[in-house]
Amino acid sequence: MSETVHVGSGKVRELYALDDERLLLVASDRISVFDVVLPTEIPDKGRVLTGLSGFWFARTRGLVRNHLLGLGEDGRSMECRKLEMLPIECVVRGYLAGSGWSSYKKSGEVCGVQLPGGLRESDELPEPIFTPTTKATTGHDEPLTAKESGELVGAERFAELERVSIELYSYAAGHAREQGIILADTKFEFGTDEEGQLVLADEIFTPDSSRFWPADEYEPGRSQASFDKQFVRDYAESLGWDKSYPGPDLPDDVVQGTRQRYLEAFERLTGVSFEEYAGKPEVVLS
Ligand code: Q0Z
Repeated sequence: MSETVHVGSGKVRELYALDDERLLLVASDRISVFDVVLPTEIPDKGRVLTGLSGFWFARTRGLVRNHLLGLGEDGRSMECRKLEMLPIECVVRGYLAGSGWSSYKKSGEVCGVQLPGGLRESDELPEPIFTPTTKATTGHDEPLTAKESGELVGAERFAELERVSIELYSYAAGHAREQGIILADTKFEFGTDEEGQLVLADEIFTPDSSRFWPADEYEPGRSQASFDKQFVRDYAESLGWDKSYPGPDLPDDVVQGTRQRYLEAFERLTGVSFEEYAGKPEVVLS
């Protein structure tokens, strides 16, 4: 006898326990913009995000162990090893955007990392930087200095997280750039297994855990259009929505345009047609 027990909800994902050692991570078709989940779903978004995570987990196995055990037949779920999760979010930035840009404008630094002067919004950094944050249970993640992070996970583990996170980002950003997608920044979650070994968990290099920018529209000195969510943001702002709950319903042209953007990101990055993935999710793992 076995039962799947719901153990957690994210804004757009659900987590279930399969048994004592295994979890099922299910990506829904829900979409959030300006931190609000919208009432309208984007068909196939969950399958696109799960397929992308699977693709990257398979391709980064040589850099670090990961929690992926297999993809569900439905293409939207991942069977994972259950880990002891580490209490920091591992953020890597290759470009100056979002809270990194805000912090740089105020102080010239991001998470205690001093940057050269004269950088513009969305500029590429001289090298990728590691800017970990707290894992807030409510509200927003807060930046951590290296010292604070070391106090949370230990100095040795911190150094390993920084090295592995930068290696992962550099590999994926290089691959994405060859397909015309700039991976501006990304967030990882890690855990440890029963032997205390570091294991990469959660989702990786999806448009929900990373900023994807279309390279052919890249222009530093301004904020960049999001590869996946720009139609939704533009539509929501055109309504004069104040970005508080509840968000607006989306018209069908915005839904279909956004769905096409997710499929395009999936196909460019994996080199696999979404139709083929839908019929046989394991194709992204080889
Ligand atoms: C991931 C999350 C989601 C809600 C816990 N391999 C793992 N072992 C232990 N814990 C986790 C994982 Cl991935 C774990 N989350 C994030 C995901 C819904 C929360 F789909 N929380």
